[in-house]
Amino acid sequence: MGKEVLVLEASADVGGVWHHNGYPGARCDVESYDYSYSFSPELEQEWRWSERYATQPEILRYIHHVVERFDLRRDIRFNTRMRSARYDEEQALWLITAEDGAQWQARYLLMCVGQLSTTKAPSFAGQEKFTGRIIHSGLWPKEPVSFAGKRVGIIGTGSSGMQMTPIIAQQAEHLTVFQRTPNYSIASANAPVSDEEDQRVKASYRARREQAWNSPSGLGFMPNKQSALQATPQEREQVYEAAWNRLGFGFALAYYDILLDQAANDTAADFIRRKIAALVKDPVVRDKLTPRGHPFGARRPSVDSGYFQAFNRANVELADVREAPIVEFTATGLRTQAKHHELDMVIFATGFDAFTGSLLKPEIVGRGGMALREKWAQGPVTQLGVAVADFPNLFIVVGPGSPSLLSNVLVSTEEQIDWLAQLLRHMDDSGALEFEATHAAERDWVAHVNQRARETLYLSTDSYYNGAEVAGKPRVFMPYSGGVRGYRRLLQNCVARGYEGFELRNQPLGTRSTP
Ligand code: NA7
Repeated sequence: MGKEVLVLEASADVGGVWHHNGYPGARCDVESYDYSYSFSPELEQEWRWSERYATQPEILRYIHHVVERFDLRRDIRFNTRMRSARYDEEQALWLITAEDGAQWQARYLLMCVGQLSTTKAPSFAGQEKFTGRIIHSGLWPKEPVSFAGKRVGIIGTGSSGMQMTPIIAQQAEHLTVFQRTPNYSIASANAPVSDEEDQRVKASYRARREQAWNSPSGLGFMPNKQSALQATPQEREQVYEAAWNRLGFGFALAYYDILLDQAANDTAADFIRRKIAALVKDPVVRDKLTPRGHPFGARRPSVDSGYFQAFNRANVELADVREAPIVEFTATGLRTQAKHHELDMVIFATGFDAFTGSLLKPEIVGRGGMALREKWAQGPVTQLGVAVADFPNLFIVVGPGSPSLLSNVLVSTEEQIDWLAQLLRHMDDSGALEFEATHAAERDWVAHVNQRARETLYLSTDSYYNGAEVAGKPRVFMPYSGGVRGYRRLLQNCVARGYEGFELRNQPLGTRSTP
């Protein structure tokens, strides 16, 4: 488009979450061919995925390949964290200041800071006394970490904790998993990608993309049109078994109402509980590992490779910290209300300040001195998930108010970027300098996001979808649950109606009041 672009990247290299989450077992639980860019047919054809679900190193290699292939590195300034961005209302320019004091002016500011990029670590009493090592899964060291001969503790059993557990169990002398909430997980049907499969996908990649774009979550799975409650128990068993052995997340669409209706959900949750029961030998451990009390899928489930089986090993112990909470760190380990665990290393797989953590870290100040932190004090407010009233020409990519973490983020990212590119072209053509959401439109959008969420089971439990992962965070549902196809239609309708819900101005609003 002939635009001058500068990317500020806080890290030393590209990759985002795939740069930082280098813990053992880290892997994408979206299929590789779908968790990839679709904008270049040449890129699609030349890249060869080795596994159905790619590991973190392979995804990072892919990202590096994309950066080199399209010569993107020259536009990226690494080790540069944005400290603030202030909108100059008269010039319609953002003044951006980095932590190192460097400054730039920009017409447009795109926030592509990720949803799971601000790590969240608990602080336990006595933590400073611990003589062993503490590592956060989301800030994994770049040099290899050896577990040989070590007594390792993992706190947290979300996707990160579940992925690393079987690998560390094989390498460490002893592993203790500190679990607060048992998580649902689908067995990963991972497999190497054969040459035949690779050729088959590449011969009809467009059709595969079309299917992903038109599926609710961008993963390519179409929901079974039947209700779980209309099937007989035998039919259900067959459908769930087939989904379990192949679909990963697609399991959630084995019937259309699994994420919509509690009774339907119960049938899926029961199936998973029976699977867990068959995998774990010790009845006490089995019972503790069994998720109950929240619907399957209402919190982010995992797709695992041998998580539950790891607890059959003699060197793996489960510490239920809901029953016996962690009291303190000691010099040599962690003390819970039940016992002292001797540990050489503790891994915090404790997650992130999701959706808003990284957007609210820098000081972003829009029109009239309005700070984004102030504007979002009661939770994020956007029009269509892409822009915020009082913050002209600021765009949020895959953030709150968009399908984001309820979707294949590669699909969502391209969907929004294409829309933004179209908008910028339109602004160039029409001479517009300022683009801003209206207050009325963002009120309506937030209401719509909530309305769609009320049609689902997502509101029935605490999760990072609704801000429950951080104490004191506003409890509002953040992602858009209406699906990537529905969302794309709304973006397109907005354009068709002349950017409904936004104002486009050829003269910046700030100059009009100037005498
Ligand atoms: P998650 O899914 O947010 O999981 C964090 C886990 O850490 C979860 O089991 C939490 O238990 C647990 N946790 C957090 N704080 C504590 C304390 N203080 N004590 C004990 N346990 C704690 O993060 P992940 O990194 O696993 O996954 C993030 C996403 O990456 C994932 O959803 C995919 O999108 C990929 P809780 O459930 O809060 O009781």
